[in-house]
Amino acid sequence: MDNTPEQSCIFCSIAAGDAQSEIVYSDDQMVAIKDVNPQAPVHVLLIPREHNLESLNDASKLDLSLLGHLLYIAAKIANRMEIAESGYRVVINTGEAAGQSVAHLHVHLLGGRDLTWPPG
Ligand code: DGP
Repeated sequence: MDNTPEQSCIFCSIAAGDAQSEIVYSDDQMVAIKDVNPQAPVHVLLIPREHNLESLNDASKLDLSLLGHLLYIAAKIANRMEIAESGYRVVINTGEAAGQSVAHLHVHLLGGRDLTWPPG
């Protein structure tokens, strides 16, 4: 029975290998997967393995290393997927008005096309 946030969280299931996804990078702190509903030719989600941060609003100083790691790996993946030169965007949707739909902190890496500004 799903009785904890982790047990009912799709990103926890993906990080644990219990739900299918296309993994592009993995380490002891995070996994990076292809977004199931891509908004650009490259659309990767960087997902911490731990569920403790439901959004960026939950971050404390204890999370500085993890947050830095997510950004650092985003840049590494951008380089590996050959969008570093053309340009890319790193996005953390936070809360309802920003369109956050999964309550488990995640970073979007988008690239491979011209990205308009301001975002919608
Ligand atoms: P956000 O709206 O910022 O919470 O982004 C959530 C993203 O997660 C959204 O772009 C779609 C993606 N997503 C949701 N469920 C799954 C899934 O089961 N697999 C994959 N690969 N992506 C998912």
